[in-house]
Amino acid sequence: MGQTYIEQRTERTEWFLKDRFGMFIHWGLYAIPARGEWVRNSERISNEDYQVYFDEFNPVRYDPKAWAKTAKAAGMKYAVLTAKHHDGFCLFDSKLTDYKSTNTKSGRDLVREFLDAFREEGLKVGLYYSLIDWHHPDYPAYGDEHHPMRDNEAYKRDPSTFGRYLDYMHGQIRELLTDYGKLDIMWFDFSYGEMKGETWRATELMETIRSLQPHIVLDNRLDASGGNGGSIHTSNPSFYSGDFASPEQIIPPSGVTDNEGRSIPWEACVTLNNNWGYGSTDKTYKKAGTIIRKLVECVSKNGNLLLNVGPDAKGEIPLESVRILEEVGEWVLRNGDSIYGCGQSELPKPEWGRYTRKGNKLYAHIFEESIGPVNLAGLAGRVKQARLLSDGSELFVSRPWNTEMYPNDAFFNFARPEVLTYPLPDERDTVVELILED
Ligand code: H79
Repeated sequence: MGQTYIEQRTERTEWFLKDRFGMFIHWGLYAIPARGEWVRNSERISNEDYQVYFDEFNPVRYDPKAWAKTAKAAGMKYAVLTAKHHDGFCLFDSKLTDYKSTNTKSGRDLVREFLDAFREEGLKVGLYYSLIDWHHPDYPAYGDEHHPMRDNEAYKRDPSTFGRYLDYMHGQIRELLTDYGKLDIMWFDFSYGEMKGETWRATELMETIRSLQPHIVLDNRLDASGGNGGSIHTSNPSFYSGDFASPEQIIPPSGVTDNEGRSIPWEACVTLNNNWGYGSTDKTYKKAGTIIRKLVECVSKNGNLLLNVGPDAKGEIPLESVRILEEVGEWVLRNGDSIYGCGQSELPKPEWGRYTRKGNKLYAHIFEESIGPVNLAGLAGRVKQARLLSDGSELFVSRPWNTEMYPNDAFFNFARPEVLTYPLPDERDTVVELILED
């Protein structure tokens, strides 16, 4: 008997769910206006007015090897680059359009160079491809929910030509899956209203995708929005429902399950500041400590974190982002055992932080100091050993005199005497590796 869809999905996503942490890269012409990748939508910019950025585009400091080193040093295991965003500009040498990076002053196939550099660093690679296209003449414009020309009657289009757009879109996806070697992830964005599922000729597209690259991991947006939903959540997912749910700018309060309560693969995509594309005045960066805790939160709920950078018009990842990623990487280097290959523990969320787990190893991620010994609720007699993960040093499991009221719990502390209070070795997240009795 053949495998069920869910069994195949489990197999395809095995590496993905172990890797847990990836880099999202939003890059395109919108790096020049530097007001985010939705600038054409929010400022209702026509193709003609957007053309100045195409004519000017020349990222002379694009060095994907440096990007790859940044990702790797941050502890990221995979990366996803925007091959085409909603503005329709292609970062690859498509034969189906002139609207591509090889026709700009830069003259480079930015996707190919990205793939080469990231593979070279041993990272898995994926491409983001926008189902939406604000540049293509056959994509609905006037009256569409999101198109920059949605209010401009001159952009009323004959719906019968939409098929030409679909041929173009299917053709470009075929190019990406044929001419660029093995891709690990394909990240489609996004469905809305009537623009979902078979409107994209999704079954046909999936047949192409699965015949060209059967192992590729797909997001769920051929039939889901940025807010998500879609048939991946049902007990009988469709052929095009994708391999993972993709909550955007939110970490799901209790992870993601289907409507029978089974955990489904998921990846939260999150920006470092408040823009995906480069925002020159957006300085709302999250602290490294926040990113560390949010990564832990995702893993503690069986999810991944795809953390975004928006390189600038010259091709550089903003220095603020690089610095945050360096600090995150310094933590991951010492504490990665509590992230990679880990998932949810069966224990409830503890008061002081979160748990992640791999086999009989339970990782206590301590965000908040205790008074006296640290409480491990419900673990009396179950903790064989406790070590500080970052340096392997011994910690002290014991029952000081003031714990006798809590017979079901275990306790440990960072130093002796165990009854006293000690500062956390790492205020961002102190990870304690607990070996449990089987
Ligand atoms: O590529 C990134 C975003 O550009 C894209 N998905 C991620 C990965 C995305 N597409 N849609 N959305 C995000 C959500 C859309 C929100 C909207 Fe709006 C609210 C569209 C119109 C109102 C945000 C706020 C964009 C314009 C105003």
